[in-house]
Amino acid sequence: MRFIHIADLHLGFRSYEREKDFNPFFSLQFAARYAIEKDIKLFIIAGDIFDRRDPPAFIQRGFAHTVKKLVQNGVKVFILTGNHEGAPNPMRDIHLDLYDELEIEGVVLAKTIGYYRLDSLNIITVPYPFKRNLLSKDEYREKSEKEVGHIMNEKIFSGIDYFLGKIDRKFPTVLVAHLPLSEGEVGEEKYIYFAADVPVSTEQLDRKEFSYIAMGHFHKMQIISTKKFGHPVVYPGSLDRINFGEETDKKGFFDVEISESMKKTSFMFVENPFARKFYTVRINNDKDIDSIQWDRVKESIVRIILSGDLQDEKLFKKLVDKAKKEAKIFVGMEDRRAVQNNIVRSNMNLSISPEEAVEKYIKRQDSAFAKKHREEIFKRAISFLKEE
Ligand SMILES: [Mn+2]
Repeated sequence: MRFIHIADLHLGFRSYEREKDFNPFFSLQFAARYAIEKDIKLFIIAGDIFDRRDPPAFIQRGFAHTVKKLVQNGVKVFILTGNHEGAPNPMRDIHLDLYDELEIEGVVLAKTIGYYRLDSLNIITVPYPFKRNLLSKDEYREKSEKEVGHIMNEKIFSGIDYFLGKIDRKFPTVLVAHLPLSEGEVGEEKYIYFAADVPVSTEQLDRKEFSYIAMGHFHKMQIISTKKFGHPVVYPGSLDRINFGEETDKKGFFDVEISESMKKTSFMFVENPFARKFYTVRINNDKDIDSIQWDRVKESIVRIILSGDLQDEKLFKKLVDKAKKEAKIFVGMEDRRAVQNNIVRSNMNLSISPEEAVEKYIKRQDSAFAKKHREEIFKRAISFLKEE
């Protein structure tokens, strides 16, 4: 049994307003083409297809177009909901419900903990668990968010065990889950992690039956192995880069194969050549100016960080002008010398996300109160930002 494991597409995310000629579908189309060309009959998306719950029409349509291509070529599409497109209230409709409503053959939408059998594969699902669903119930109203998180996790594990009782044991079983893992590296979604998530551990997910644990949520690609049964727990990470923090991260998806005997699971990372490129030009001295990779500047979103003193300021100015002209997108120059000697020499002109801005601001507050409650303040600020 062979399948594609992909996650965190975040279609509709836009890094920069000027990112006009960026085609948000190239990456996904690349993955779909790969599946079709390699004759892989199942395409599992482990959550966060869209960046927001109400994606623009052209984004929904572009996704639908790829789903159509896959289905027409005999590839089944299995969709699990993540936190970005999911409905906090399970009764509330999300746009992905269209696929269920239209009963498109070959498309499966999983919004709850459950069990599916697709051809010769058992799939157990854990979508992103929204605590709000529990918090709204009377019996949990008095509990803290953390306590509810733990109760939520217990429900997940008992759900997994319940559905493991229903699988067809002739076939291999995979767990598809959109969850934070305590052993995992968060990558670029750290603000969500802060929002009082209670991560699960690989130990808690470790069941003999799982040949492969297909994760979504963390944006950094990573492979962890469970202790007891040695099962692979895999995050493909996000399909695309969204900011400078991911400049050197590899982006892509996994091509997974489980042997018929279920004895062997192999998986291979397929790198996405269409991921956005970021390039931080670091200048510590005059010599660094000569080693700028101009080819890279042309195809990248570029920032310049100046942190050392220069003999030739004019040359540096020229460099900045050239980078502004040649970069795919030039986001700004940061003069770190100003921070070092406390003189403000230049304006900071970098694009950062609202979450990063909030984080920076809160970190800078050094009153005893701010220090003591930093995490809580951050959490609240982010929850305001995320309120819809
Ligand atoms: Mn997520």
